[in-house]
Amino acid sequence: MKALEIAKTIGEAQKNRTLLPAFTTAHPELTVETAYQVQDILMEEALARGETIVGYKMGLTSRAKQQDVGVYSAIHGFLVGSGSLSKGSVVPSARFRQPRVEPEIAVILDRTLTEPVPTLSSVRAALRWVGPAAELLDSRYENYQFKLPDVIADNTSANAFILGSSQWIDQLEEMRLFGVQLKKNGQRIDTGCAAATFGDPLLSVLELIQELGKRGKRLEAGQVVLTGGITASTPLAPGDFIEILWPGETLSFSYV
Ligand code: OOG
Ligand code: MG
Repeated sequence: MKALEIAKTIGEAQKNRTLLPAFTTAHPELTVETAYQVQDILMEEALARGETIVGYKMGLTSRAKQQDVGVYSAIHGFLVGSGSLSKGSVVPSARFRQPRVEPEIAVILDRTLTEPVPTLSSVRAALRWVGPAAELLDSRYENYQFKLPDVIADNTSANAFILGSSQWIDQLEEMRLFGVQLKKNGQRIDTGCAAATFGDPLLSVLELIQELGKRGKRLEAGQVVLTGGITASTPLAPGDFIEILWPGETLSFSYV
């Protein structure tokens, strides 16, 4: 199956909010390379619709998330401007079909890293902001049943995200061991630790920069990076109230 054909199918499903069977069921030969080409086409289409690309996301960077969806490799996708929601706000269900939420750490760099082999210390030196975030996923595949190429082609289930307001730039060592609780309607759903994502969420930024570089792309100054879900995600239903508790900040929203 050609990238263009898959992109068209996914684009239509997004528009009509319909669900798809995983492409790999009928086309087991689908490769990761083709899947990233599908993403490129979806990105061009998003730009043509007037969207802006406000950043990138890493996915499946923690064991909890890999087990969540049964896919055991890190992936990346892009984030669109209309998906940037504000903290404390009400999240409207009209945007979603089968949403799930997960706690993450987000990063913004102050400059583009242009060295051929960026390092963790270059990422640290270039930080503008690092703090808490929530990612709101919405897979095109029924019940999030997919294999690696499928989820990449679907832009890694990306839909929306919320950034917190804490600034952890002066606590990078402590941050790795920051704990998080994910609560839904007052009940604790899951707990995790920042180190769940590659031992250090900044390593996820490094991996993203390397992966983008391989595809002739780069992370621009000011773009958001979601470093990957720390716990498994939890489904959202209208009426749900979500709280993500970090040291010093609770990121919350109502899903209506
Ligand atoms: C795939 C996207 C994974 C993460 O943070 O691990 C992801 C999915 O769970 O549908 O965003
Ligand atoms: Mg995520």
